[in-house]
Amino acid sequence: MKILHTADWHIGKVLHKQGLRAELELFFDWLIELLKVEDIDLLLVSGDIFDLANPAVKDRELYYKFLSRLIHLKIKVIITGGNHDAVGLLNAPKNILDSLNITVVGGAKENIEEELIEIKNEQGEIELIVAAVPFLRDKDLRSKETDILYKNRTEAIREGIKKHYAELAVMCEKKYSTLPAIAMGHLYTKGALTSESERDIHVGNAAAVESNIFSKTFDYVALGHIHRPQVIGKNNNIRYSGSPIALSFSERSDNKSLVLLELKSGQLAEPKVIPIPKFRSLKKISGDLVSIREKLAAFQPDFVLSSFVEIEVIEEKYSALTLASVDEIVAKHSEEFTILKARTTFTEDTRDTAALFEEGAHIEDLKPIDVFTKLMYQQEIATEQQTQLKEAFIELLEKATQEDAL
Ligand SMILES: [Mn+2]
Repeated sequence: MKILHTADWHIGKVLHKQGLRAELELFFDWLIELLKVEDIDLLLVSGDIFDLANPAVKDRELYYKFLSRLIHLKIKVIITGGNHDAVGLLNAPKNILDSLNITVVGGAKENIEEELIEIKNEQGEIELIVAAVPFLRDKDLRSKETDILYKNRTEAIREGIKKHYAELAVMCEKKYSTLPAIAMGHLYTKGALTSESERDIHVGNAAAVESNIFSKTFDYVALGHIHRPQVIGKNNNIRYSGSPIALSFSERSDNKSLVLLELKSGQLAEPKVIPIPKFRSLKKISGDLVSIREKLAAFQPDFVLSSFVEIEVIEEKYSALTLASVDEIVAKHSEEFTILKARTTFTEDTRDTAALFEEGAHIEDLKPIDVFTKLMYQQEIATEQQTQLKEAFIELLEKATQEDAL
């Protein structure tokens, strides 16, 4: 049996007003071919299917179109919800997808045992168990008892996640002790290398779990949430597949990939990393006007899709002429590639030292928590009080976004 692990598709993601749909479509085409060539039996998608809780109609369409192609391939699929996904939205077509061999676990199950999925071979024998754990929300993890037990919210969350996996491991051992098992998850593990496109998952990511919370019962842990492909805690069998495409400029040098697992006579072989072709380059060019001109003239991208370029001009003295030149550069190259962001910084500029954000910053570039932090700084809030306020703010923010999702 062959298994493929992916995550963080973020269908509908927009990067500085540019949609990333074209590369995602190319990725889906490539993935279908890979599933065929490698003769994959099971596809695991560990959360963040959509970028937004309420995705646009065309983004939902892309998702269903891709699922229909999977159905034609007759492979088994397990999809779990991530922190970006709305539980209800993912679960809505659950019953119909169930009958088509696609299991969706949008949110944590009330009866935790239902998260254990039996994978059968052609003879109908159970060959593998998958603990399909979605992103665990605050309400899944906290109760009156845990709040009394753990005064600290972060600790309560961390312990809640640990308990959830420990319970599944015990059930798995009890019921299927001889079978190999895989756990899925959408969470932040301590030591993971992040990029700029993940959203804080719990209390400013302070509730990161240790990689040792995953019992040895699980032969492999298929994680989502972190967009850089990586192994956790030097354990080859606990991995983030990473997102299939770069979702922010900070991921421009990532080599995106998937993980291929093979189950041979009840044993999981070493995970194999399969590189995903790059469909578009994301390029950041910075320097003074002269060097920017040179670098742009020399830049020859060779990918299928037009490159996304971010320009950062750094000049010493403020000059309106410089700003005009930047506009001219942008216009000149806009046929060859898409310039997403052009920013000019004058190092000697003292016109507005109190400015909270760089000139031209767009609301989409700002994280609510950063705005809040700067506001606290501006209002000279005492450091001790800041932590408390920050936690309260995040809690309110989570509530607001969850209600948004309904
Ligand atoms: Mn994600």
